[in-house]
Amino acid sequence: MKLVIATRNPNKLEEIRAIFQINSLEIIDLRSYPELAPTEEDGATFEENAIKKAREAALATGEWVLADDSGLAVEALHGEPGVFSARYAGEPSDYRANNAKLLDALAGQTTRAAVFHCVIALSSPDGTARTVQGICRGTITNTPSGTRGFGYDPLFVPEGNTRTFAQLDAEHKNAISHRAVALRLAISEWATLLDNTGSL
Ligand code: ITT
Repeated sequence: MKLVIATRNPNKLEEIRAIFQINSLEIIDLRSYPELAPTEEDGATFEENAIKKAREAALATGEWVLADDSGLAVEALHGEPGVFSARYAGEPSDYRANNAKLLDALAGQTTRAAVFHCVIALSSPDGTARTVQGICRGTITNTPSGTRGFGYDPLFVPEGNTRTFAQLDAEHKNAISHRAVALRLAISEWATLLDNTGSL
């Protein structure tokens, strides 16, 4: 059966494709549906936004859809940027500006704990959605380091590491990231459902 990955973020798409491997699935993405309008991400939580993205795309395409809503919650900023992670420094989304704003907001702060969150939503073609979640704990550096990955990766040192996500290779990030945790749970909870759906 087909599964549409509903993200317009090419880095996320690459990570999801690398981790979410179920042999029976033909994975396609939104490039197959250029007419589809972006979902307005106005939910108060990662879960609301993930469900909205998955459900809207499922109803529009008539296919099973997987969507990701994710972001960074910084302890000293009371959970900011949170659901506003993509547009923390305004729209359109600009990773460099977001990172600069985050470093400014944390200037002089010694408490630098942060948590990456990821909610993965799966919607059936009729819009029925279910979710799984993953987190990755870490700290925010004082200066950006590394060129790999995307978003806040140059600032985020995952727990148990001395280098940022942007300094680690893709295999290492994909073994420990919030997205990896959520997607591995998605495989364990939904593989049978997705394998059997062709005959439902
Ligand atoms: P889609 O909605 O099209 O999937 P998006 O980038 O707008 O793409 P979100 O609304 O979920 O996705 O925002 C996620 C933001 O959180 C993303 O733009 C980054 O700024 C940040 N983020 C999420 N996961 C990340 C990761 O693994 N590494 C670095 N930053 C990440």
